[in-house]
Amino acid sequence: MFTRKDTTQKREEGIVKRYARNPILTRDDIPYPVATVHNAGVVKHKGQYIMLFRSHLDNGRSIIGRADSSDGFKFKAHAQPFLSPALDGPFAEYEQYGVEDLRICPCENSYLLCYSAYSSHGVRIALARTDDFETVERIAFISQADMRNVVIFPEKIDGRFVRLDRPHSEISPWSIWISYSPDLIHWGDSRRILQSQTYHWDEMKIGPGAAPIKTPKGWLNIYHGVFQTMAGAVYRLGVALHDLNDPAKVLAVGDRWILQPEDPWEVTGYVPNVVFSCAAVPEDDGEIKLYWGGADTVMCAGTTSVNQLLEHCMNSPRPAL
Ligand code: BMA
Repeated sequence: MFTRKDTTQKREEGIVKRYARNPILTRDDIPYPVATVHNAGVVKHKGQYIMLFRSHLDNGRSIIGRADSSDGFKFKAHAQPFLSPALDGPFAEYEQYGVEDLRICPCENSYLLCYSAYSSHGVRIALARTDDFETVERIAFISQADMRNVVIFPEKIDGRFVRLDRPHSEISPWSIWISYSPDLIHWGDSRRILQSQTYHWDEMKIGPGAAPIKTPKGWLNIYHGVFQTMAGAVYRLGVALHDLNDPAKVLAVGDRWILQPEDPWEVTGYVPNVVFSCAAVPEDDGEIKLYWGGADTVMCAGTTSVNQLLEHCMNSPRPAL
């Protein structure tokens, strides 16, 4: 078992510097009963950091809670959940088993919320929208089953909304695809653009993580990759760079992971050996605050920078496909 001192020493070396007081949010910080706090979307809204985190209830199904912070690290949870499965209307049938892994995608002066909706029909992606995080409007299901991990680019490209997504497949390793939409509701022109590599840390499957970050050199895509071991799957994070004008074109993919489970609360928990990100917040000075769930149990944070991630992609790339 690592001691806190051991992991602090490792921290200085990595491309992602872990926040010294991780985990930043756990179930003990939540004013209503939950079993876990993990896989949160985070955004900076009017100078405040808003986190929409997933929690397992003690029936094993998930809801989304909200916590706020002025510095991006010390969060205070709201008294009530932010989003629970719809009980009536067209969403209820497809959210019956829970709502999970919400991404907050800033887009055209609003926030698009993409989350996994679970039901007896499988898992599909629901899209909701908020301007102020006070009221939320469910808009549509934007995929059929089986799809998870959708992130929408912050601006239209060539007149269309663009997203990265991750269909399930029994035939090929689960890969990252791109899809386009004129109106956020109808999506198509889908293509597979990034796949896992055989006998590589992301060999089993990959999927979009944080909403893409715009840089002068291209879009940064922080994704998760999974490797199957004799002791179960290990979830790590990697980064790819997509062309600014044609994000279907992957310019470079870092060969090495940028974060792997190391801290005790990442190595053990509800699902051991998991770091899973749904959020990265770019700051004006080029810093990126990165957020991840540890072992599907707690929320963690760290920092990296646009320059470090760009160098990581470009200095030792591996093939995209
Ligand atoms: C994935 C999703 C994530 C989870 C991860 C590790 O398939 O269910 O929500 O963090 O597995 O359990």
